Amino acid sequence: MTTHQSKNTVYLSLGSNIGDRVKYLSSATDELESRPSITVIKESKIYETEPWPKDSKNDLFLNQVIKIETSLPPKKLLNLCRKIETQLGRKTKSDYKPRTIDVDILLFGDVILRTSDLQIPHKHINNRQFVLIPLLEVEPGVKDPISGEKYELILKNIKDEHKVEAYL
Ligand code: PH2
Ligand code: MG
Ligand code: MG
Repeated sequence: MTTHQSKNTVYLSLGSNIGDRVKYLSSATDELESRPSITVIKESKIYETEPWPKDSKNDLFLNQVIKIETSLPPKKLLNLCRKIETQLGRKTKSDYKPRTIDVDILLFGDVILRTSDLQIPHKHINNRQFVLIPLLEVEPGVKDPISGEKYELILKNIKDEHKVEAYL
């Protein structure tokens, strides 16, 4: 018997602020692409971004958003992202400590999920230019599945003043 697995479109945010930051971003994408359950559809440019929030005293980040298609369910994709983070040398789980690579699920089809270890849409998506600018670059018409509002409009009204500059 053949089974048909449905595929979902997912947007991931990649971030790095130690070591060879460009290499960590591209290695994360390569690792994802190497899985039969994942196809990388599109990559944004790489942006250099001020640490958010400013008082977190981190070094500058490189950030990027990629669009993938996957047959994995959200929790399995989360586990894979964590595995890739560990494989690429990430030592700490903390959100505000330097890291070789952070791979976050931003949007997963129309899924809305609020569990202790996974929140979709990402809990800070509406507050961060370093996420919305590259997200809109890969998918200009994308909407918040909760409010139905276009992220384009959310970005226009955002209060975030942390610098985001095209890097590569
Ligand atoms: N990630 C965080 C916290 N702050 N700031 C920038 N500029 N880029 C990030 O990827 C980032 C952050 C938590 O994951
Ligand atoms: Mg993060
Ligand atoms: Mg993370």
